[in-house]
Amino acid sequence: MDSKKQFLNPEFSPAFVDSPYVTQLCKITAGLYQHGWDERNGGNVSYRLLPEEVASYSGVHDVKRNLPIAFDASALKGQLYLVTGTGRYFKNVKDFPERDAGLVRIAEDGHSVDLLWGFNDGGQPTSEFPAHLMTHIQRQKQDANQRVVMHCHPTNLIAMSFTLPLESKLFSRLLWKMQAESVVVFPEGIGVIPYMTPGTNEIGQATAEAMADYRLVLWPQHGIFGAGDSMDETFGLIETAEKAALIYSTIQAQGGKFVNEITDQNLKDLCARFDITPNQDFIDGDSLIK
Ligand code: 2HA
Ligand code: ZN
Repeated sequence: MDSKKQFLNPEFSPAFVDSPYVTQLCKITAGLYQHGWDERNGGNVSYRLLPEEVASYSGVHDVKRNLPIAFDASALKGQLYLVTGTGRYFKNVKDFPERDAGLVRIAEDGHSVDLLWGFNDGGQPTSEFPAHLMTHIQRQKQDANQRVVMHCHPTNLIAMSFTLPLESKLFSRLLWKMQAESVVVFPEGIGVIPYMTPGTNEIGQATAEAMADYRLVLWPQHGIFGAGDSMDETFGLIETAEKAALIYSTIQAQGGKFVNEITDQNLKDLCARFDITPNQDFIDGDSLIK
């Protein structure tokens, strides 16, 4: 047997479940659960993999099932997505990855996906798959290295969406001003869409539209969507925004009166130091000190 054949022989190929991609998904879903951001079946993650990244693994070369999707994803035809399942609990993914996650390939016509691995008890991709795929389409236009979309329910960001006007500029500036990291990590700010019904194409479209300008989009009274080039980067975006929201909540618990603040000039100096261009529409505005 020549070496190429040997490589493709299942006897010599590692199982996909042991790949670093599945391991990363297990670690990130467990991490999101431990943060308290994905109670019960809350949250979902999709991770675009390249054909060459999965080619050498066994268990991913046959189509197990074909699953319809309710919008046109033909812009992504042929692309592979490792995605969490509808109704599945993030606390369990690490113990049952082959049941609670799946690897799908977007079919040629864009109206279905071929299941190549996982969902081995008959499961399907997350109910938020339309929002994920629409976000991947949008972010790939902005960034050829776009890989990950992550949705979760971070407590303090959700809480802020009950007490503040739903305006992208207001949320972006507040989160920027809660800690020095924020403007460096998300200089474009955070997009805020209106409250909409989860799991619909409509919320997917609104999210994807906002994703033209932002990598973080807040779903009021529900959660957040993040997009990025890697699991770490995407998790890091959400983690940084939620930490800023926790500081905001703590300030409110301390009475909510600002005596000191990170000024607009402080933000500009941070951006200059880290060679970053902040969203020019958001960088100037009201002081937090009244
Ligand atoms: O997957 O979080 O928005 C469960 C959800 C729906
Ligand atoms: Zn949700």
